[in-house]
Amino acid sequence: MNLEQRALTETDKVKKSKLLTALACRFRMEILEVLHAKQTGHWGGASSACELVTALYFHRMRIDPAHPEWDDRDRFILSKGHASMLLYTVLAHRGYFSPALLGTFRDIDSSLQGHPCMKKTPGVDMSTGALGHGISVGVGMALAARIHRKDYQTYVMVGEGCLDEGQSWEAIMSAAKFKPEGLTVLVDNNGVQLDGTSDEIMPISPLEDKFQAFGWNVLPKTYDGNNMDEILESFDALDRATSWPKVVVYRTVKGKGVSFMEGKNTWHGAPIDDTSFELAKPELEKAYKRALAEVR
Ligand SMILES: Cc1ncc(C[n+]2csc(CCOP(=O)(O)OP(=O)(O)O)c2C)c(N)n1
Repeated sequence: MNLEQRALTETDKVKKSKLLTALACRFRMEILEVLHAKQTGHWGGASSACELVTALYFHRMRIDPAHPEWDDRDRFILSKGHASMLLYTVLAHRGYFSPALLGTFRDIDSSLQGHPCMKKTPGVDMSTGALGHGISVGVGMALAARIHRKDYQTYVMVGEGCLDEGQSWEAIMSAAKFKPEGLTVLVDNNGVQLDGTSDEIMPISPLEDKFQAFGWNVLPKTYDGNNMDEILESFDALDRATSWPKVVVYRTVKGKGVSFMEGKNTWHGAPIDDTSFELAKPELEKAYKRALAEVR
């Protein structure tokens, strides 16, 4: 069995967490490789959310990659659509399309464009890229489940850039009114945006208090979104939380895994030059090998 199959089928939680960690480490390497080869794309925000998106698709979500448009599937909206390479990497290895396609990222006729397109890429539930739309669409999808008497879940991942957009707060307010069952927002709170820290651009803390004041069910703990044990713990906490809509804030590190890129807005979307790539690669390989050793 390959790592993907082992992660999907493992029932022991401790082992599962280690398998998911190894998978995320491998995805991170692959993302860096493609972004370097193509000299385009967004490394920082793809890396910060790598464990979370891996856990969603290889543990949490009810999906069937052979039937990407299955009515009863759980939905995922990557509101921070610039982190598309992360979504594509996870979708490919989950079986939605061939991993060989990843090397065509952003080519003119590729189905893998710079920002996710639901009409081009199997498994993409919503086209995104203009920050701030995701929660609005998530409210609509979750309300559609109610109308159609479906029990699917809708997950929306946002970064601080999305939450800087007024539209997000209109959607957050309307969700508190309509209380759509199945709507969960996951905040990838890495604290850094395109041209500075979130505090410099637009301070948004205390985020948990803001969601609370808007009537959301906020998980009381702030989780480490780069730690698989904590992510799985947060999913259990979500299952225990009863009222809708729900939100989890995950503290993450932008550019996670490459010491000289971590926490730096300069690595938000800059092309990865050869020297930086050669320095970064061994760090990610080392982390992957360490994670693999845990699951042998
Ligand atoms: C409406 C809109 N304004 C500006 C941009 C350009 N833009 C792309 S990513 C980004 C910063 C996003 O920061 P954050 O949400 O923290 O992303 P992350 O660190 O998670 O990658 C900006 C300003 C955009 N895509 N959409």
